[in-house]
Amino acid sequence: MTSPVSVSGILSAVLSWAVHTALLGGILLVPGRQVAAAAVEPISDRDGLFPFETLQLTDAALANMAHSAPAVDLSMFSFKDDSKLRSRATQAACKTYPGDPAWPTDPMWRLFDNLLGGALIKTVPEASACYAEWGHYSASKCEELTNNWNNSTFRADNPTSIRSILFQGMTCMPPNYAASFLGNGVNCTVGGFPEYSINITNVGQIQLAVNIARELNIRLVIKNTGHDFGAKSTGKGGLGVWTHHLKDAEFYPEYKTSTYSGPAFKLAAGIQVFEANLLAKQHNVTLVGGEGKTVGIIGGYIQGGGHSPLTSIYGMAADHVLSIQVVTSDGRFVIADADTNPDLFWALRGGGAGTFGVVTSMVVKAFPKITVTTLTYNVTTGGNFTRDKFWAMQRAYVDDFEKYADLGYYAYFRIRHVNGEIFHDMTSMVAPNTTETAFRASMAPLWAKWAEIGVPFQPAIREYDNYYDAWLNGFPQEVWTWTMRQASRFVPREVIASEQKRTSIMASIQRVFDEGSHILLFNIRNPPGSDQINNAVNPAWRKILMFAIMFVTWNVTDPTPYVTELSRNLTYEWNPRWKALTPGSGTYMSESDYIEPNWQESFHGDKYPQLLKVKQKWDPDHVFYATNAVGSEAWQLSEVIMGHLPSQNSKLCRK
Ligand SMILES: Cc1cc2nc3c(=O)[nH]c(=O)nc-3n(C[C@H](O)[C@H](O)[C@H](O)COP(=O)(O)OP(=O)(O)OC[C@H]3O[C@@H](n4cnc5c(N)ncnc54)[C@H](O)[C@@H]3O)c2cc1C
Ligand SMILES: *[C@@H]1O[C@H](CO)[C@@H](O)[C@H](O)[C@H]1NC(C)=O
Ligand SMILES: *[C@@H]1O[C@H](CO)[C@@H](O)[C@H](O)[C@H]1NC(C)=O
Ligand SMILES: *[C@@H]1O[C@H](CO)[C@@H](O)[C@H](O)[C@H]1NC(C)=O
Ligand SMILES: *[C@@H]1O[C@H](CO)[C@@H](O)[C@H](O)[C@H]1NC(C)=O
Ligand SMILES: *[C@@H]1O[C@H](CO)[C@@H](O)[C@H](O)[C@H]1NC(C)=O
Ligand SMILES: *[C@@H]1O[C@H](CO)[C@@H](O)[C@H](O)[C@H]1NC(C)=O
Ligand SMILES: *[C@@H]1O[C@H](CO)[C@@H](O)[C@H](O)[C@H]1NC(C)=O
Ligand SMILES: *[C@@H]1O[C@H](CO)[C@@H](O)[C@H](O)[C@H]1NC(C)=O
Ligand SMILES: *[C@@H]1O[C@H](CO)[C@@H](O)[C@H](O)[C@H]1NC(C)=O
Ligand SMILES: CC(=O)N[C@H]1CO[C@H](CO)[C@@H](O)[C@@H]1O
Repeated sequence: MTSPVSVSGILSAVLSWAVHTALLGGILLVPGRQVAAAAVEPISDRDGLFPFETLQLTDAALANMAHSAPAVDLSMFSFKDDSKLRSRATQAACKTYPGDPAWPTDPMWRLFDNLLGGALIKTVPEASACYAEWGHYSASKCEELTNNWNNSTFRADNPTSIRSILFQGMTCMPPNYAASFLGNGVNCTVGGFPEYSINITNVGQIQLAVNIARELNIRLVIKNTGHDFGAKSTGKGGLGVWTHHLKDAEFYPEYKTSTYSGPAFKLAAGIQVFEANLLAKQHNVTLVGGEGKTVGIIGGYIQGGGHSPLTSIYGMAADHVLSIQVVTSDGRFVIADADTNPDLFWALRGGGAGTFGVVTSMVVKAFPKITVTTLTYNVTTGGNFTRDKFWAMQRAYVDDFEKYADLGYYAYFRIRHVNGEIFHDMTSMVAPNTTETAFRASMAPLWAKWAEIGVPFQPAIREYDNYYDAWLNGFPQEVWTWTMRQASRFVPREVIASEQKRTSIMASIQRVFDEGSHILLFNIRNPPGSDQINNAVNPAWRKILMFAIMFVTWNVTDPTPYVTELSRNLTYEWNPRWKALTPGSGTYMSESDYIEPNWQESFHGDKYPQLLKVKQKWDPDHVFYATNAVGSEAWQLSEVIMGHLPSQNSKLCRK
């Protein structure tokens, strides 16, 4: 692995080529003489680009390469406007897969790797160290993997690891976790992981990846952290753009646009929430970011909308984006902001990631440093604290949801089945811009009601002089679970405000729980005026007071029929009940059912037609695909898991 792209790399590629004259992917490649230019060239920093963004693939670089090696067909690396191959790709029924005549040969991958400066990684599934046939068996490495399989920090260091591995087919698990419920034995194959990934360190590499994927009709996969619940950062036979190592960040004390003047950060694609929040603390400001520590900030999170412990006062993370740098499907590197490419700018702020382009950086607003108070507690039923008392406790709390959200508070809590009892943990209630004294005063009436009910309640309350410390202590790092499915729904203010509708939704939540699901709830709002913001955030977000998630878990050894029924229950039995009680509402794409029926409406409401227009304009060839992303209805995966879950370990074909 050498980096950045080197001229000598190109030379050796061309030389090694000389002995590999062959029909490569249907293109006759003739050995060239010498290529005298690197694939990418440095561009001046005039636009405030990060150094990695100044290394670009340009027309000049391509022309230079063509000039130096006239006999070599470089069209598969060309921008769309210069392409000679495209028509074949757009006519194919399916993406190109290994074994297809159009799949690049090994020498072609070697050439590509050289153009990339050695950044191409052939996929070696992360758990392959547990399998002798991969040739690098290590008992200690396998044990480490087994022990860290739930550790997102550990696993994000792998170019293809993902959290929601169920939809990948679980084709290479540590042996203890082999998915017998899927009929899998103790085996390891690449399965639904991409064939290759690129460890991205410059924009030129992303442009080359987009161009080759478009010209050769290869499935392009973008992976940042791999957190996505819908496994949108994997795909069989894919070429992966892995953005994790793009860690640049810059603070602007006074960033100016036509509508904003104030502090801002420019963040590169690989920056994660824990890094962004720490930077904000170091500059005495506050950023709107998610609760999950290792989630990326400008990848799937912000492009999908992005809710935060600060959302009840500041709104969605996507509401505060000032500028976006992005590689689009034609291979070009463009800026999207309020004045330049405003339609793309609109769509990338809430319309979903992985379908409009590869974002390399964003400029986002920062807010003043604030005092933050947090509350944590847990209760378990048992003894005198009966289930009825538990649900009375929940009801008393939800009765006041409007009050807390309107004070700017946020809460994230779970209700789970543990050892036959109900275990309820308030991960954190967060009161931004609020002192402990003010917080206690606002909660006192509820706690008095809880005392009457007999809730065994020991609150841990703490005031911080900045958001970072509150967030750091308030949200322990969550584990990556792999035998789990979820579905979700927004509960609008109008439902919470009506006593009768509130009774119905609480009864439904309790019933779904009693029938076997676990529950995860947020008390959250979007502040007044948010619905006037002109971006692609789901309009249903603007009306909510509660975001409700149901999830089921199982053991890898559970029988297939049981797991199938559990999984089907979410989509076909339980979530429809919540939908019926919240007509016209929706849900959050990034924390939703993998097979959400009518997802266009649920995730985007009346913004979907415009989003589809933007998709058609910016990616007419469907270079980008992600399951349930805008435009994905034109495609289908050829196989399903347990009879109902589209498998990323199958071919992606046009419908
Ligand atoms: C533990 C945990 C906590 C979470 N907490 C929150 C929370 O508090 N608030 C919230 O709103 N959400 C939260 N989420 C959901 C989270 O927003 C999504 O999982 C999101 O998709 C993660 O984005 P990523 O870039 O980190 O992950 P990835 O899985 O790497 O990517 C997600 C999607 O974005 C695409 N993508 C990634 N980078 C880029 C890029 N640079 N350009 C274009 N497309 C890109 C990928 O192709 C994929 O489609 C949480 C999830 C988990 C697992
Ligand atoms: C993560 O997995 C390890 C090893 O199996 C286990 O010890 C640990 O308790 C798990 N962590 C959580 C929070 O479940
Ligand atoms: C998770 O992995 C990281 C990186 O390997 C490691 O530093 C950390 O200790 C691990 N966490 C746990 C809880 O094991
Ligand atoms: C990816 O690139 C970064 C930065 O050059 C490097 O630190 C890291 O080790 C590379 N990872 C892999 C898996 O190649
Ligand atoms: C942040 O504020 C503290 C005290 O309020 C001050 O000492 C420090 O210099 C400030 N840091 C920056 C980067 O402004
Ligand atoms: C529950 O809260 C108690 C304090 O009331 C704390 O000691 C305990 O660790 C918590 N348990 C869990 C599982 O969070
Ligand atoms: C349960 O309630 C009874 C009657 O109110 C009381 O006497 C008893 O002490 C309680 N038990 C516990 C464990 O709180
Ligand atoms: C924080 O509170 C102060 C008064 O206590 C108020 O003036 C300010 O507007 C609040 N900030 C936000 C973002 O709500
Ligand atoms: C998995 O099985 C163990 C016992 O083998 C059991 O204690 C646990 O509750 C099961 N977990 C789930 C999610 O069913
Ligand atoms: C599925 O839901 C039904 C109720 O609709 C319930 O009776 C059944 O037990 C559930 N199955 C599983 C596996 O949870
Ligand atoms: C295709 C393949 O290798 N299948 C093997 C998977 O693992 C089981 C044992 O767990 C073997 O019996 C299969 O032959």
